[in-house]
Amino acid sequence: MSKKLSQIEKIKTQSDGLRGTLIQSIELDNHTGTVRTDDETLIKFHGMYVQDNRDRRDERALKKLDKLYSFMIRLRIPGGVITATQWLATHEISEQYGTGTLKITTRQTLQLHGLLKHQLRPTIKAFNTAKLDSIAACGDVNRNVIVSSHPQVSAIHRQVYEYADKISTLLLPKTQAYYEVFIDGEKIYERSAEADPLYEERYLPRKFKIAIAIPPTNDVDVFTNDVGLITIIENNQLLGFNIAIGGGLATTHGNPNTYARLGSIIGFVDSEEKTLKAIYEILTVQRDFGNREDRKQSRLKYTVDTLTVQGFKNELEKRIGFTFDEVRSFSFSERNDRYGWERNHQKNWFYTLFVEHGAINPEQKQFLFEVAKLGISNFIFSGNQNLILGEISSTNKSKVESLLLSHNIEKEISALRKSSMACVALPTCPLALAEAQRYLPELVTKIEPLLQKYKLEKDEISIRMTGCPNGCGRPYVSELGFIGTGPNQYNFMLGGDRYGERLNKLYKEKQTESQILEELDILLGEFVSNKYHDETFGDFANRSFFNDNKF
Ligand code: SRM
Ligand code: SF4
Repeated sequence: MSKKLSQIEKIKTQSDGLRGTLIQSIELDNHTGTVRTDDETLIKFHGMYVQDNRDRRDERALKKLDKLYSFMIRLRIPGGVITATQWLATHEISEQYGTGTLKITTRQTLQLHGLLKHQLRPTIKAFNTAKLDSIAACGDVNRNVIVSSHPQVSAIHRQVYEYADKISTLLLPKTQAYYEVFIDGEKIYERSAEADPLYEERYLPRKFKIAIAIPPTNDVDVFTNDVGLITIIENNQLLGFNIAIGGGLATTHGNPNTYARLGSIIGFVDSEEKTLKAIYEILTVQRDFGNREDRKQSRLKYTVDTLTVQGFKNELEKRIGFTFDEVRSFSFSERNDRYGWERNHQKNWFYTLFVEHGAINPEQKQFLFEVAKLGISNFIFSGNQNLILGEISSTNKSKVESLLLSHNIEKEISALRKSSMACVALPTCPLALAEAQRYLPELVTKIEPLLQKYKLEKDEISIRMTGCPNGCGRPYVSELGFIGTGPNQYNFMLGGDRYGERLNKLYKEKQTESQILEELDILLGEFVSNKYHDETFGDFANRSFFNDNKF
């Protein structure tokens, strides 16, 4: 039976190397703030999304006005590290072209929201001058490669961090359309010089994500990625990586064929050459075997389950020409960022700033601007949506300290809040069913008294919320997960572990705030009365509700 390719497959193959009619959409279509329908798909491959302010939809509809279109730009920053000069440029670009907001994402990069169509080119050009780009930050290609975000605590960490850059470069699409459309503004590249043996004309069936974890830290949630590398270090030597395949989180309400899945470890590789070869060929297997008919079934996780883990591994080993070594042992014992000051092996200082859900507030933005002007640190984004000022010498530390003080940056923040994560959701995300980033801070404030009541205020229980089941804030790997089902309603998930190694499960459907707080009062009470010594809330909930071994 012949299968029908999804519409997006046609758009990709007929796009002339992801160009489509983007130049015309930008230059000629002055009657609309958006781009042509097929170009909406193509522009994603260049790191941009068409959005509209959902808070203003009703008001505009009443006035019979078109949606208030704008664009979100997501940068590609492998490993999440930029220089002070790049921060200054980003700050200025956000003021000049965007709405002024800067958002740190769950994949160690930055998003700017609210750019108008005519501002796209000047913005991309300005980023280009700062040696930053948004190529492949979205679309059916490999996305921003993430790595544990305290890379400089040993020399090995720097070595590992460099892999993020190498992998990102290896997997970049060959088309020069990004430069042509957004920088040069005319067709100047020969298609024949853009042959792309990896992506061909069809690209991948779906988005693709890679993370590198450096145990004992799993701040990247390595098992939630299509490919996860777990760094193996012994006696201060980088031995190689365990490779996990087929992680991914999104589900669709009411579609039982969709599910969250943690990556399966298939083996160990001991050299850079083997690591890069293995990753590259995992993408070619996905390219050739992934589902191109139903986009709800097209992530690598479904390809792995269709072929079986062993079947996928066999195909992969055929392509790479070597067999994987036996998996090396490792363990994770932390996932949160290390807030405040920390020193690395070279005695340089790092300062981790808590940025609630990655939304840098105006005071923090001004503080960071002042730090960047000093040119004494780099800027590192963490997979937990926080920001680290890195590589500060002992002589310069006091300069940052006085700015922290004068901008009143350091606040008392509860352990729960520091362990919280939320996706963007409303008002910009078109897929949001409920609030997340704008609401979780308020919910945490209402949960904090309950934690005090049970003397749990120092407990770093992970709490994550998303506005829909796509899972952008990785709520499926939290101890308390809230997944939007509709306005002011969330599926309440329980039983995940603290370090991202066990998925949580649905505990109660469609809960309102008062139901959530009532449930939590009971659950936290049960937890303090019945937990085993040192048992975390997630482990307790899993044992209580989802294991045969109930208390
Ligand atoms: Fe995501 C789509 C925001 C990390 C799974 N995600 C979106 C879009 C672009 C909505 C859209 O398609 O129009 C959201 C834009 C909102 C906005 O207004 O900015 C969006 N995702 C985000 C970010 C910004 C959330 C955040 O608050 O930090 C994260 C950006 C990461 C980055 O820098 O690249 C973000 N998204 C994730 C993650 C977590 C991760 O990768 O570690 C996931 C779950 C892991 C996974 O991929 O399985 C995730 N986003 C999705 C999905 C579901 C994919 C699927 O397998 O079906 C969508 C929808 C889609 O692709 O169709 C989506
Ligand atoms: Fe939007 Fe859903 Fe992702 Fe949140 S989880 S940003 S609501 S797509």
